[in-house]
Amino acid sequence: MRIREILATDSHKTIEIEIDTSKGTVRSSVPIGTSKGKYEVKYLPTQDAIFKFNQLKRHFTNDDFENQEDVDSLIRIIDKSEDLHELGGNLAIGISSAFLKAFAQEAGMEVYEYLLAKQKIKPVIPRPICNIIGGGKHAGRIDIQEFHFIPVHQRTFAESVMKIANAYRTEGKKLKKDDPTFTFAKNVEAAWTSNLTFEEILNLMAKVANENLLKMGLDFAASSLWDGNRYYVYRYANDMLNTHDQLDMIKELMRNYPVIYVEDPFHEDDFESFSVLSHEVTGRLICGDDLYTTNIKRLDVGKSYASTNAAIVKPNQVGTITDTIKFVEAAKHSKMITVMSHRSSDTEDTLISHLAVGLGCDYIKLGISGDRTAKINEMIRIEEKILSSSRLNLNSEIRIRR
Ligand code: 2PG
Ligand code: MG
Repeated sequence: MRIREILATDSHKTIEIEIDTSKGTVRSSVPIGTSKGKYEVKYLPTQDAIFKFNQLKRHFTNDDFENQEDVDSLIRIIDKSEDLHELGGNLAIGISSAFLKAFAQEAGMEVYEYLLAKQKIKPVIPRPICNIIGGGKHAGRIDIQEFHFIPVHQRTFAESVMKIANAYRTEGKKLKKDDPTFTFAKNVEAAWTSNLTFEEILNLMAKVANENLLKMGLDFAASSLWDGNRYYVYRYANDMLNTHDQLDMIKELMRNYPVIYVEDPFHEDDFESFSVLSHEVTGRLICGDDLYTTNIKRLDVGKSYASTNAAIVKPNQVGTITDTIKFVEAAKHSKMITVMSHRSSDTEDTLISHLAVGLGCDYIKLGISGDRTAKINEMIRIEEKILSSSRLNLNSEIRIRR
């Protein structure tokens, strides 16, 4: 077992862990968030994580672990803090996910197959939610962090992403026409960056969505807009909205645009406003990301308020695979839609593609271009394998709970 410092897709340093198994070597690298939720596990600087790893390595190499829970309970014994600040959330998820890959390799299976067998669930291919235009903390001069395209009816994942990729390229050409400053520049998630206004972008996106039979999603990442007191500050639009105005604005854009998915429309402590929105709109997905941070306790609070009908799943927000699995199970148990997601600063690691299928998530959120194609292409390969073994249960209807 070894660790090394490598580069993440936005050139930040990150770590990867390698484990030798009786059948070969597995490798797992750790993504990093830019607009992180305050309830995520805490990362250590990479050199500190490497130092910690070398100190503790013997616990992970001496032990004969039977399963993932053994590994993850050792992580939680070594660091009893909820936010894993002693071991480092990055080191924790690096070790935990490397072991998942090692168990799968020892069993002679791909990671998604191993998880499906463990979970005793049938394969369902998730639908993509792809980031097309980006702003907020991810760059650009738009306050909203992500503008997505989402397929409504999915025959195959491959067909959906080809359609979205086409729409993404069309969107680029339209931006070139409408925004004289546009240079086909991309942000950290390889989404287009633009100097058009929020409304201009919504109009452009809606047109392309309608032409391509796609729907739209938005990630407000509203904790990044919140002033910590009363207002959502829209810096580029030169506007400030209180919670009530924020709610009205979101409801209005849902009336005017084909937006079926809204992520983090309010800041991460406002379970109540999420709930008001969820009750006032029908047939849309209201999703919690920073709200939950893949933390089952926060999910329970969300459930008690009926805050959302969807939840983002990011293993590195919670630090272990076992906790990630528990979160997905709990969300599904409450009939919530689950959305496995990349991070803005990611790596070539394709683990989330395997987790999305292996844990039976409804959607997978990722970019459609640049380095993001590693995960998309892995999904295409997984789907092909599943289709050829003809055990596919096509996820053809949007499942929305009211
Ligand atoms: C998000 C993510 C991924 P980050 O907010 O959903 O798109 O961004 O990794 O910066 O938290
Ligand atoms: Mg988000």
